[in-house]
Amino acid sequence: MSPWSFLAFAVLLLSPALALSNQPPNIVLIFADDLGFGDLACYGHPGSSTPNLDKMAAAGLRFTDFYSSSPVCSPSRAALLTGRFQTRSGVYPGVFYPGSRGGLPLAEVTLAELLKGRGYATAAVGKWHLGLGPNGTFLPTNQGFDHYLGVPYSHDQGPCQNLTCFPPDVRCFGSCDQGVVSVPLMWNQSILEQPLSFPKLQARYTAFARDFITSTAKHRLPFLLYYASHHTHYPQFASEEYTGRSPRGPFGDALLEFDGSVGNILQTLQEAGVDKNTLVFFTADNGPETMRMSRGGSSGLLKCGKGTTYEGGMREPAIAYWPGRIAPGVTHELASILDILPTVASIAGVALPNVTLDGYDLSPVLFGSGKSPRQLMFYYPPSPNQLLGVFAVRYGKYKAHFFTQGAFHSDTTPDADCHGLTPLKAHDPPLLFDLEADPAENYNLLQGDAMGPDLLTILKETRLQKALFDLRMEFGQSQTARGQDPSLEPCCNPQCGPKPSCCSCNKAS
Ligand code: CSN
Ligand code: MG
Repeated sequence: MSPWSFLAFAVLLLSPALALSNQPPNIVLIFADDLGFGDLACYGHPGSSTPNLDKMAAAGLRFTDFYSSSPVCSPSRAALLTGRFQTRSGVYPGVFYPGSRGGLPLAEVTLAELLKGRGYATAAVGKWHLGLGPNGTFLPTNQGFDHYLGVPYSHDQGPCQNLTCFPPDVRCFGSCDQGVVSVPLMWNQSILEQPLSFPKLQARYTAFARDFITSTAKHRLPFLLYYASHHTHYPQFASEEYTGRSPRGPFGDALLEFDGSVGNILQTLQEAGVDKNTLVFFTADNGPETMRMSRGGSSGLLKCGKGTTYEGGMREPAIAYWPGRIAPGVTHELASILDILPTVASIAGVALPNVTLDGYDLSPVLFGSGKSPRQLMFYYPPSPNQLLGVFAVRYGKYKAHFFTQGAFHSDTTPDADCHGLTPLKAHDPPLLFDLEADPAENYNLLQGDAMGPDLLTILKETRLQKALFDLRMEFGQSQTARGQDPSLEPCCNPQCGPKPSCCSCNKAS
């Protein structure tokens, strides 16, 4: 190619006309909250009804070994949007609160910011939980999203009002946070309704998603839709259409409503004529909150749930769906929420941000051309620190626990290892499990019989990998440790008093 024809070629590549005919794919990320490995019908739950997710699984690629980066919420979401462990971005320990001073630092490059560089339209709908801060500093519209409709944190981080369609039954079946503002519904930076009406929420989200998809498709813009549902986080809620419709009680109704919204999004993609050019990826932030008993989720055959570094805390259902591009099947390849940003960047043809990433491009797994580049997974507890480092390491099919600790989120099941009163324990040698033969982590390989040379190698390797990982990890300044300031809690009526009870408006019903 002569220099001139090369130049012409380069210009053509950059021209809008060619960009149109060679448009990068749309990305839809569907994120469930506190949904366990065993909660979907297509992951084996006998009492769940999830027809749309099951359809996605049957026509797409279903993962059996997919991990979140954390057993609680804010850190997982930070990892999803940055491709980096929460320890780097500072989204630890624990989660954000309505009055938190901190948030996902603006210096972090989010997936939305990355795709905006390639001309994508971007929208977030649902639970944010990466901070608000003074003047909404950390809201989605300051993190690369053109549009946002949702609740900026968990819906139990408020006094549980307007949950059911049949007043006056507003029972939470447990406690929600008192003494803070009621839960707001936000549109970009402003409050639409406070407290919001939960039975009407799903319909609003679905309409917002439909409008966004339809209008961007009409303008022939590539888009990123990040749909982070509140389902199936406690307290459970559902609209009239779904209440009482599942055989699994309030949890099942919430799950069914979530599944219905997934169906709605898939149908909208089809009607807008973009389904063949859209990657839909579904997963969840952390394991089930079993302390809510039958109103919490299920990790199926996995041990424990939310808040722990056992498999039930961090191994999640995940489905990649792209008709015509991703072949139907099940993969046992190792993958993580950390891999979504690098994978989407590769598919969209954008360069990776110039920062340390913890994820890998999963294209070979999605498109069936090879194995996962991920060979290791590291498990951080809800409150990581530099002294202990990661609690566990997955190395191929093996998992070594160097530390274990129970969590109140994982209370009430018969396994006391999961419970909140079970203290931090160091294990030397580590507890070692073969997750292929024993996904439930029942049988420590280092117990009983004398250790063979193979296990000695595994032991040495997992120790080495932990040491290297901990050594190289650079902890960012903790954002949750910046504390809370009640005056930062979102209030639809900012000058009112006395707070928080006066923060109540109903502008949008
Ligand atoms: S989470 O759930 O946001 O899905 O992780 O709603 O860890 O202290 C977790 N926590 C409130 C929550 C508090 C939540 C915590
Ligand atoms: Mg969660």
